Amino acid sequence: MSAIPKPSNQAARQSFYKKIDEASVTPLWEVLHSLIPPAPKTPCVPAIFKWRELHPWVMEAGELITAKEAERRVLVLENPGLRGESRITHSIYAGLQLILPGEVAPAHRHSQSALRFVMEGSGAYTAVQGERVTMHPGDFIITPSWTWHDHGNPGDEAVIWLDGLDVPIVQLFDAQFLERHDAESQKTTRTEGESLARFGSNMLPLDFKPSSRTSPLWSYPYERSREALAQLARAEAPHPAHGHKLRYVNPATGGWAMPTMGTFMQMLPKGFSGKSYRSTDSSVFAVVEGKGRVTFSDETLHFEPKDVFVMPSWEAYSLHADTECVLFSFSDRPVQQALDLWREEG
Ligand code: GTQ
Repeated sequence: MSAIPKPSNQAARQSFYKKIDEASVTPLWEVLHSLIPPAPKTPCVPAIFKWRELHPWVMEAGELITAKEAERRVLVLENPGLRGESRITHSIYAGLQLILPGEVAPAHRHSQSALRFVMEGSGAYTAVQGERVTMHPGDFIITPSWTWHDHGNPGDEAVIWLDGLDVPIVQLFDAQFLERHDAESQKTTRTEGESLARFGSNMLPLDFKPSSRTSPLWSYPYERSREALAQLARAEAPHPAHGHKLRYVNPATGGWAMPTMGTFMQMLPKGFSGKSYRSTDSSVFAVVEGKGRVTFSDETLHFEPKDVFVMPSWEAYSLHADTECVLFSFSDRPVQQALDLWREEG
């Protein structure tokens, strides 16, 4: 019969841990409760990035480095709980990218998928698969995984957009690849608007077979999204937590527009006071229109147009609109749902 070990035998334990540590072996019982907690435990904290503060810094970056030299002139928005990790949530990277008139951000491709949400200015383009799309505020544009893309600005306004990339997800799987194009800009092989005509009219080419999970429609103009929400707001009562909220879809499958990031747009009527809600996907919100507040525990963040705020996994929050508000948001929800992990409450 073996003796029952004395729980107070700390010294013996420590020397045991030290011995096995040299062979990269470690006792589970010392970490079990942080490894498998009863509910989500994330280093991601609620945060807001105020446009008023960020905008001058983005413009200042424009005086310090060219888009060409930087390859991508971006100020990364780091979650205060994840400093130094180039991410806004545990699973998502976000940054503000600036292209000045006359500039080009050279063509490259990577396994990370990117979304662009246009914050300010018109007239810049992003080119994907031989087609340029001109950007306007509020447009949601996709750069699918492993597609050549370059950005340029033939117009006369500085253009700034919010980049959202699945960098940390791809990093988790160690599946990163990057290639630089020989040419600065890719050849234009399609006329602007082709993808919208082909896939954005509730119709599909007869013989279309999806070759990836990413939407073949990679530009979702704000005009259309906003009009849909405005009409819904006239037609139906708002959802108690989300107001009028739609998700962007891949028109060929009805699934998410991007395989790794879910994207949404919602309208909160003036005076809307949302019920508390939480879900396991930490979410990034970009304010398109209106002023309002997001409340969580006993704190309040006030938001205005072009502010970006983050609500971490399983943090209960509620949205309040002082004026009519339009919010764009994105998260890793498609990944969680594909893995049967996603939960919501409220
Ligand atoms: O525009 O391709 O914010 O490659 C980070 C990495 C943007 C881009 C980012 C990128 C890009």
